[in-house]
Amino acid sequence: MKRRLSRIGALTAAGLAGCIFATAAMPEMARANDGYDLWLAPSAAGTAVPDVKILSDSPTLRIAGDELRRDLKASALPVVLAKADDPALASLRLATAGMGTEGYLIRPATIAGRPSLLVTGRTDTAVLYGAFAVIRAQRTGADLAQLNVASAPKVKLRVLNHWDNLDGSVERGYAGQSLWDWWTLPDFKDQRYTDYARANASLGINGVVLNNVNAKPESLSAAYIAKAAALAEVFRPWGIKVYLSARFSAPIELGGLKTADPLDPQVAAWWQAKSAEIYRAIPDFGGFLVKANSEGQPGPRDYHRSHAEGANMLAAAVAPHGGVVMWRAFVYAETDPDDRAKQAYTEFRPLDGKFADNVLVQVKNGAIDFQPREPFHPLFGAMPRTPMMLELQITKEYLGFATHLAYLGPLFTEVLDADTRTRGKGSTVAKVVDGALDGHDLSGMAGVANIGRDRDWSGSTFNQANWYAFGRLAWNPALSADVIAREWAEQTFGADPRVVDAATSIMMESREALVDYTGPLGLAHLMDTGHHYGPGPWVDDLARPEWNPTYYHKADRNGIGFDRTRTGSNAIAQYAPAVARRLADPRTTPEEQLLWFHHLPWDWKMQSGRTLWEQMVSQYDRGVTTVERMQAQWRDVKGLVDEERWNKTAAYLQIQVKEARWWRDASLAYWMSVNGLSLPTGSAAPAHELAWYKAQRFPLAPGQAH
Ligand code: GCV
Repeated sequence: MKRRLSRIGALTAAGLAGCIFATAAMPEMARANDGYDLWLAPSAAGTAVPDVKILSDSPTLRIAGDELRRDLKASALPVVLAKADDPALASLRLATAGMGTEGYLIRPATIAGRPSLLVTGRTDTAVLYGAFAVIRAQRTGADLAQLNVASAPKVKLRVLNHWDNLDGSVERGYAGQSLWDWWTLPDFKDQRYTDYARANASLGINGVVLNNVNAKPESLSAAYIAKAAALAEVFRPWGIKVYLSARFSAPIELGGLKTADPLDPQVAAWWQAKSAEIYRAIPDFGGFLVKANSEGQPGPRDYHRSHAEGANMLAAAVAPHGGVVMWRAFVYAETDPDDRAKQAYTEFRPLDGKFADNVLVQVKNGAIDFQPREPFHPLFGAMPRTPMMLELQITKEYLGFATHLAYLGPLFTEVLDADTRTRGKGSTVAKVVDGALDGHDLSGMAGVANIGRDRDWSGSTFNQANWYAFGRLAWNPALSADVIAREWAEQTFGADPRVVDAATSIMMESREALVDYTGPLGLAHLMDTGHHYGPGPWVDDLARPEWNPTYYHKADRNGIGFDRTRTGSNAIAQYAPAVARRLADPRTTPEEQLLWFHHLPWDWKMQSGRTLWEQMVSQYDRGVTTVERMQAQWRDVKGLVDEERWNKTAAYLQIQVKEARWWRDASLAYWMSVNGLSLPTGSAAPAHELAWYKAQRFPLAPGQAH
């Protein structure tokens, strides 16, 4: 596995010296803090205004100047913000090659005879990103006088996908109602829209899909285009474009046509006219995101056309305006008897080379659906002639909603680092996604947003770190999860190393703990029906076979796991031969993915010397004890973090401890009912009978589909 970049490595091209952490808690820690300010709470600024000059005027540069004035220590070197082609910088002979349109350069320079810190880039947005990088550097202890940084995003489209419905609900959203108040838009532009854009810009996120992929046709009506245009206007100075999810059958529902067949000239004309209408209202509209022929959504397959034919028809409509189409590969059908994990590859792989130049195929990190752990999706590296956009889920649909603390940095980097071996060693998912492996200029990463109207935006303080980690990794997929966690904690809680160390340590073990108590060793999709919150490994009565947990674990008296080798579904054949060979044998399959690929007897000997059953139980136990340790670490920083955020986090950790036990107990009770085995000595019996766990109901859990 390649070495991940540390923050310093990532930030500095020419050396960033002097990372010194202050030892005292910052003063704002004492006051109440509802988390609204995210990682951007005003920090060092005193009454004296720092010296910040902007060499030309634009709304974006003014914002950049204001950000620095509000955050920088007055004692800092004077800061000059300028576009790289500004005549005042000509004598500096700046190295702008490789900067692209969004990269920035920060370095000491003498400008108009004054020693200054120069922040520059080829566009206003690049300078804004540079300004935020200065703020981040200051907040994480860098010596600004020494700052010498060149950084450009590796990925072109860094996009949040909001699964926000027009009625204000959010599918799989656990942070309150939608941020968009569709009812009062376009006339009322809530200050939150600006604050949201600011947070995104601080990370380099440059696109926002406003509405759910399970899209309503109305989102493309004139009234809603005007609402989207109002949001686009707020976001524009922050370098953010808006995109819309498009319902494939909109020509029928909105346009009154008889068909949505992508090869029908009237349908194509309808989309062209609709696109032109959108671009008149939103000249920098990003394009469409489409979920087609998946989970009941309409699509080109309804007319026996391929996904490429559907995507290309839409792509032609937005191409004259510079737009793109992000076409999702999250496609599976209950009518297809093949392993669900194989279906997207089977459908999309033959279409490589058939998509228009402005189409990206958006692929979830794994082949099922955002589980706490999935092997990387076999489509990565398998479609070299197509830009492959990675889709991650920031909202924690399968990871305990907002209440469980699970930092997703390690999940995100695990997939980015995975070596597809499709073009030899080092063909990582990151290189597929950033376009480097196959020379694509168009590249993208999407994160399903975890943002709502809750004061703290993401439902909990630590969930904010997942938004943060997504943004930082979309800018640079080589950053390490650990460094991002520390960087986020320093900015969120202040520089006290006791807090930063505790928060980082809690975060770094949290996702693995959740895997352990919900489904260790490659088990997946074990949650209860509909809400996807608690355990339901026993569920076997849903209409679609692949919606039942029993479909995934296939446990019986003799063994457990999904055989995806040649004796089973042979899904491993979708990977490059070097990967497939390793996965073909349970002894060379990474143990954390074992039951994803193999059906094994309960007494299978694990590397630890334990049987499979003993190992499973020990990992369920380990999951619970890790959460208890996370809780104790948080207790240790009581009084060092403001009361409001400390209390809420402590209460949520208490819920998590309780529910980790619930997951562990319910799962073990069920597995024992199947395998007839007893628990290894020292492992506590479940608190209730299996029937009790089966009887739990949560009809009003948040985030369920509308
Ligand atoms: C937006 C899963 C979720 C659905 C989601 C779907 C998707 O099935 O449970 O809520 O729908 O993924 O990604 O399209």
